[in-house]
Amino acid sequence: MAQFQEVSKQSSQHPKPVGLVLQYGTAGFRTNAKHLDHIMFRMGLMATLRSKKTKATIGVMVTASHNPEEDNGVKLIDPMGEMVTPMWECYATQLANAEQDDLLTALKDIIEKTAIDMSQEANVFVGKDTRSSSARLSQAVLDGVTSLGGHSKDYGLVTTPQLHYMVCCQNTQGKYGEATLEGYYNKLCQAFIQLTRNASNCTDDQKHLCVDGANGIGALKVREMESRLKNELQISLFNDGSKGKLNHQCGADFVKVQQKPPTGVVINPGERCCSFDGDADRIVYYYLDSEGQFHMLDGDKIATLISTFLKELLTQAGLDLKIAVVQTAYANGSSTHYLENKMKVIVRCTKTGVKHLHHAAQEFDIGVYFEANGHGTVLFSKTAEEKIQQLTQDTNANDESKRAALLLQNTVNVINQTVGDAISDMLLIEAILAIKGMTVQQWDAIYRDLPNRQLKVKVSDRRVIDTTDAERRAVSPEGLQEAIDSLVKKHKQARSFVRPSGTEDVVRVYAEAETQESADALAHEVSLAVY
Ligand code: 16G
Ligand code: ZN
Repeated sequence: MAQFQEVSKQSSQHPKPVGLVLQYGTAGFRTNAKHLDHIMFRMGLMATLRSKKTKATIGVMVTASHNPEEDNGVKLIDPMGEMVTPMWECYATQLANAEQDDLLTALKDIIEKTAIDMSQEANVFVGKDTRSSSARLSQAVLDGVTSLGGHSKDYGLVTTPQLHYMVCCQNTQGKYGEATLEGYYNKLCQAFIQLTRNASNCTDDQKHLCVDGANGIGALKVREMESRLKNELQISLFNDGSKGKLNHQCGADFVKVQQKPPTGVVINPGERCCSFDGDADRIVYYYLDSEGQFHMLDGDKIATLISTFLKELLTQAGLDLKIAVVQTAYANGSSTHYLENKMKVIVRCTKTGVKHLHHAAQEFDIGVYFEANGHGTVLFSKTAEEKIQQLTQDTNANDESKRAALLLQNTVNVINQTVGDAISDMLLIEAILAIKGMTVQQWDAIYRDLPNRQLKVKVSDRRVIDTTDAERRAVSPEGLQEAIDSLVKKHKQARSFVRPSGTEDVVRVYAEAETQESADALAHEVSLAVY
């Protein structure tokens, strides 16, 4: 068949190094950029097949998020902007690892297993981050698509969530928005302006925000968007990529894990700051108090702020919609306690990785999901969106419920429901703070985080560790959980767990306790038990 001849010919330009084996991990393939050329070409093939199968547009994003500049990666985006299904992750791994001579056999095998009609047309959207390797690697993706006769649209430099948004817009015939950057900025900024329009509690001082762009794509995109915010938000942008290296000593992951401010940002005491990660799908906030002490507002604090706001609006609107917060084992114990006992919202815990949280959040009318690392968003069910919409037009509704309904509707529009999005999350958080007239200190004071520590441990084979109960308990190796339990008992208000990383060859250890010393000691003790 002619189409396979072209694959054969083109793939020889993107040869697989013999014996190299890579896995489609939690967030796609990710490793040093020099090992990825063949992977990219093959993910172009994969996306084309997936598009034929789903009869919809599929996305391919070239990025390694918060990893160092030398790395790169790729992930596939399914029709509604969600992560590709586990079965297709498995096919992607098979295709990626077929030796050069076996590529066509592997490809035909997948076509057969998934019963793909090869005459179906295919459309693939491609995006990339600012890494120096991204241009070359995204070209390899495009080559893969073309060689199988698929059509591609190259969005060039975009954030990961922007590409998710484009895919969703395209496949919903514009119902979600227009599949252009223009469309994205207009939708989000208009909703933000509507939200803050009557924020009379907000002083000019409060309209200022420092943004650490991690020297990545998020910085470029904030620059593109800024003027549309009409001074309702004044952004001082740092780490915009003009000097520093991507993710180096900056960005959301650095700030969260190191628990300190990024370099390259001038922070005045009390000033509100946030950091994006390298592909702008994560955000964390922080500030320095008058003594220069660092305070972080991570994904848990963000989830609390957003869910409090939404719950209040639901009450004011008189809408009976079920709201829940989805977290992972990394969620600070204080946040879970506050959400369940003070706010009385349903809290669910899932395994690490966006797809798990996203899935769990879909079960509610309104599902707020955030990982402690700052990746998260809000999902509204179709029913929820319809009820909100109806109320905005209900002539019998009183002023208070109508105002609440309008705020809810603009929240739906400002949030990127396809995936966590630093820019969209930032706009929602800024709007909530403005509406409530709340300072970053007041937000921080909603509850006090338990001191915590994360460590990574190198072991010979991390797969010997198996977990259950949303990664909160280890079932193997034998005796490990008992050892953790007895170490935890020696500390007050303590909790600890271990899990194999899905993105690095390490085991991760998390510990929290009443004091920082205690959390540090517990993390250290548990990491020794892992050895
Ligand atoms: C990936 C995940 C992120 C998760 C992290 C955990 C996506 C899009 N990203 O970056 O959600 O927190 O992996 O990494 O799913 P780990 O398994 O190495 O701890
Ligand atoms: Zn990311």
